[in-house]
Amino acid sequence: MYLFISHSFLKQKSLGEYSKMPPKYVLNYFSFQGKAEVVRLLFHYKGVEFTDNKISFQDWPSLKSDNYKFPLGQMPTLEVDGHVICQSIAINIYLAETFGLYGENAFERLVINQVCETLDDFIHEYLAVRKNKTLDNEQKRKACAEVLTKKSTKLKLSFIERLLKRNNDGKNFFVGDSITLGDIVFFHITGMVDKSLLYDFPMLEDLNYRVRHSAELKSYLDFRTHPPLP
Ligand SMILES: N[C@@H](CCC(=O)N[C@@H](CS)C(=O)NCC(=O)O)C(=O)O
Repeated sequence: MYLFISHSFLKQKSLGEYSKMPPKYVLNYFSFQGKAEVVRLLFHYKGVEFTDNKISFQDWPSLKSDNYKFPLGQMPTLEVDGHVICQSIAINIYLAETFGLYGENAFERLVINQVCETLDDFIHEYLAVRKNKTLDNEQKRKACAEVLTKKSTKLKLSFIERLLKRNNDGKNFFVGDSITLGDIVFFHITGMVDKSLLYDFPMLEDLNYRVRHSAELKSYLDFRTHPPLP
């Protein structure tokens, strides 16, 4: 037993040394932004190479049962040197931590998490309306517009605008003086819906502009063609 432990420790050490090379990342998802776009934005922001494996709706049914690549029969999944991880929020946090984009301390992570969770609540509500099969297109359009302007949505946006304002009077980002996961999630979620969402929130509009035109993301976003949703 003792020998086995020390042998596996040695083995781990050499694996650790090997893993100093950048991992080989493969993102598996459909060809729209949806639940994988934050991952794409994180990679592009850091200039880290990855394979963006866009799977068509046609091919998906035959791939879905691959238990190794899709442990929950869903996407996105991220392969890190062949090791598969799933659940988009877990993947986002893992990459943000790995890339140093998840705040400097517990308080900063708290702010980031509050931003992400608030926007997640909003987009869930919005998508539930958009996917509602009992509504025709015109009814959906009206119901989606209502979600954007309803009181509880304004409350969510005021809340995250207050969080932003607490950091350097809202002139920078949610925490610190550069982009983190919170800003990227904010940019992505607000970008999935009509831009009128932010009309009453000039500080958030400015943040959106700062992220959109950041030197790290600008060229990716200038050439991005896949739509927010199917
Ligand atoms: N909690 C999961 C949900 C993943 C999910 O709902 N994925 C959808 C696409 S957005 C999917 O794979 N749909 C195809 C299917 O279920 O067959 C996550 O956030 O990653």
